[in-house]
Amino acid sequence: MGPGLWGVFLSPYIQAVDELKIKLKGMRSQFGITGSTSPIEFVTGRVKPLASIYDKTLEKGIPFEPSLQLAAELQDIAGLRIMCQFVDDIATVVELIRQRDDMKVIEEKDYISNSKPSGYRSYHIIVEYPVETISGKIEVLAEIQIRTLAMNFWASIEHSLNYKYKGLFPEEIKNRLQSAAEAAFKLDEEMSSIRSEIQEAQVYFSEIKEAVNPNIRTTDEKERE
Ligand code: 0O2
Ligand code: 0O2
Repeated sequence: MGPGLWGVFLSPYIQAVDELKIKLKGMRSQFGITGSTSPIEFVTGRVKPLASIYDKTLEKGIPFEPSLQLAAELQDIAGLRIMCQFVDDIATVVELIRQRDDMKVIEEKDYISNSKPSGYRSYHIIVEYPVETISGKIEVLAEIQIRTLAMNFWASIEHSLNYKYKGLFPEEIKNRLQSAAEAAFKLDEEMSSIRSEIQEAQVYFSEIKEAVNPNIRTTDEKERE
C-alpha cells in the first residue's frame, strides 16, 4: 500500500477532526456569549499519526492497510479531547454531545467511575460522524475524550513516560504514577467542593441582599410585570 492510498483513506478523518474541533469550540463560545460559565475549558484534536496506526494494527493483529476493517477497529483515528475544570462539567458535556443530531453516539466508556489499572481516568465517547466528500457522504468514527485538567495533566505525563519505557514501567514508577493519579483525583474532589461552596455562597448572598432591601428587584422580576 503506497502513501497515496493512505492519503485518500485519511482525508475524511482530517476533515472530521477539523469540523468537530470547530463545533466543540463553538459550544465553548456559546456559553461565553450567554454569559454562563463554560463547562469546556479547551478543545484539542488530532488525526492518529500513521506510525501509531501501524502500532495499533500490530497490537490488534490486523493488516496495516486502508480497509473497512481498520476503520471499524481503530475507533480513534479521528481524536478529539475536551478539557473541563470540574468533574461535574464532564457529565454536562457528555449530555450536550448526546443531544446533538450532527453526530451519533455509538459507544461510551466511563473510565472515571472505573479507572484503568494504570490510574488513567477519562470519559470516552465514540461517535459516528458524516463527512461530505466530493464522492459522496462517508461516515467516520471519532473518539471524543472528556477529562478534567487534572486528569489531562496525569495522562500527558504518563503518556510520555509510557513512550520512554515502551509500556514496561519499572515497579516503582508504576506505583508512583498510581499514587499521582490518586492525588489528581483528590485535587479534582477538592476543586469540586470549592465550586459548590462558591455556588452556595452566591445563593446565600442573593438571599441576604433581598432580605436587606426588598425594594431592589431583579431585571427578571421587572420583566414579569
Ligand atoms: P485559543 O484561542 O488559545 O483557545 P490547529 O493548530 O489549527 O490544528 P488548534 O486547535 O489551534 O488547531 O490546535 P490544537 O493543538 O488542536 O489545540 C490547541 C488549543 O488548545 C490551543 O487553543 C491552545 O491554546 C489550547 N490549549 C492547550 N493547552 C491548554 C491549556 O493547558 N489550557 C488552555 N486553556 N488551553 C490550552 P487555540 O485553538 O489555538 O485557541
Ligand atoms: P494515543 O497515543 O493517545 O492515540 P484500543 O486500545 O483503543 O483498541 P480500548 O482499550 O477500547 O482499546 O481503548 P481505550 O482505552 O478506550 O482508549 C484508548 C485511548 O485512551 C488511548 O489511545 C489513550 O489516548 C487513552 N488511554 C487509555 N488508557 C490510557 C492510559 O493508561 N494512559 C494514558 N496516558 N492514556 C490512556 P492510544 O491509541 O493508546 O494512544
